[in-house]
Amino acid sequence: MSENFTTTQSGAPVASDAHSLTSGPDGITALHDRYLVEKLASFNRERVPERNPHAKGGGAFGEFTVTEDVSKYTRAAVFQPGATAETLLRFSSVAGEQGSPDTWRDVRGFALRFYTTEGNYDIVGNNTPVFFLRDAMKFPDFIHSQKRLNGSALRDADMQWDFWTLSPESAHQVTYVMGDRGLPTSWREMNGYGSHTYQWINAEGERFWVQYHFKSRQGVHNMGNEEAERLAGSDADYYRRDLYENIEAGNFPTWDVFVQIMPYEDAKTYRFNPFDMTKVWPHADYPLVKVGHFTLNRNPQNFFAEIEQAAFSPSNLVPGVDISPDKMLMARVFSYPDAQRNRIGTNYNQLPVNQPHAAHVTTYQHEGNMQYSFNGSEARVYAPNSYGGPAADPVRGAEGGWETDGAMIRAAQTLRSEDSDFGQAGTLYRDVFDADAKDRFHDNLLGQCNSITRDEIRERFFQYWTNVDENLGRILRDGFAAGAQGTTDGEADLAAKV
Ligand code: HDE
Repeated sequence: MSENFTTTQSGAPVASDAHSLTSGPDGITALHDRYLVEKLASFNRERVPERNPHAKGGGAFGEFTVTEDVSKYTRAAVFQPGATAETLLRFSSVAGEQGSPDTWRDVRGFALRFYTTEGNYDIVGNNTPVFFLRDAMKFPDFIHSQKRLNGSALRDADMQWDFWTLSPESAHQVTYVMGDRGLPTSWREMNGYGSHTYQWINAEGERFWVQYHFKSRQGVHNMGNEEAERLAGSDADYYRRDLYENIEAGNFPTWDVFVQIMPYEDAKTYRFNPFDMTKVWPHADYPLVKVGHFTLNRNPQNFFAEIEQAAFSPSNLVPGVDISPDKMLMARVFSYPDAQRNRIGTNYNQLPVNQPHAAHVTTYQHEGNMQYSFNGSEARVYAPNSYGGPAADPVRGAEGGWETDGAMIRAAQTLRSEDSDFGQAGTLYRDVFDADAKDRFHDNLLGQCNSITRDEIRERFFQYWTNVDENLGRILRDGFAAGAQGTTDGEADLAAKV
């Protein structure tokens, strides 16, 4: 008898993987055919709710190495000189459902986990350094506007541009997405960013504000609309395949890790609100400081178990790092664990891919559905206790923070002397896009413009881009009047860009 035999999920050998249990070969199927019932029931429950947004993606494991000394800025073990940590990086597109084409124009998620000796540290960013919004209150509305109409369940350019042109703070990120970076050649050939401002705390308790940059050693390369559209039809998993096959071939992609570092006090007077995630910190003000690099060198053994169930969260912080008073980031810290509990279940952190590697979990939280790891039989699950249970350590677990006061209020974020909704978008367009990139950008926007059907929204579209740059506004208005078609990646391709 072969030792390689099929079993039920409870380990019992089964007699057939091909025939139901029936009365006679042509008779009725027995309800007590427990294996048939188990197989069909398991099949019906194979899906967990897909991420909404960021449903489509792929990822791999790797290794982070610190090559510089940034210990005067942070006490985090993961960032100490010479430290190494296993990493997991999941790339994603955003609005498309799980089966959608990788090469729709979109922002790409760049969710990076460090399995550190002090617990998991997740930097859940994108391939752009900014975002469309500066207050989480608008996030669900934004996603709704980029998804599907109630009646037809189709994506709709009017709906998308209605929201964007009524939300001027979106201009910087929309400029990124409608530019070349909206269509990377592959996940390997794009940068990643933490996108928010975070806080580093050193061993003396001094605090610094930081922004993370992950620079691709493969370079930053992008594809045109035509190529993207061709691939969307011929290979919906183009990026996922590229990453997997390159790692299988031993062609391991690497990113260099940098931070911009702002002294704590500078934040109070800086010319831009440093916690407004629609803005970047010009590198001339706060240059990039090298930290180390990470390389992806191991594909998942099981995509569902290790990538679909990976539960990244900005709330996964370690000593020596913290968040900042960025309204988007503060809301994300709540929302991600909430989304994971809904998507995977109460004990999602006990799944192997989400368990810390070197750190040990000694918590008084227990039970809940699918509990896997548990406290010892003698352990007490309450604190304080006189049974030698773990105690919180205010030194080891010291957090960052900032001063805050003021009457409770619902109001727009305070903008600084050079803060405007369109200023940095205009700088990106004029100073970063070269002539060819500008041409492609004009082409994309004209294609988008031709997808808008309501005159009122189209007029706001022209005004929105005129606010970014007068000449750009004129080019679009004149181009539309002259009947220039531009190239759009199609209605369906106007994926939400988050
Ligand atoms: Fe997300 N976001 N997000 N997002 N996001 C999710 O988590 C959310 C935002 C980003 O590969 C969700 O498990 C809120 C900014 C990435 O697993 C959800 C707000 C940035 C991923 C969620 C934002 C991101 C997500 C969807 C406004 C870049 C994929 C299901 C405050 C800096 C992570 C899930 C992965 C996923 C909520 C805005 C990037 C619903 C409430 C800003 C890369 O929790």
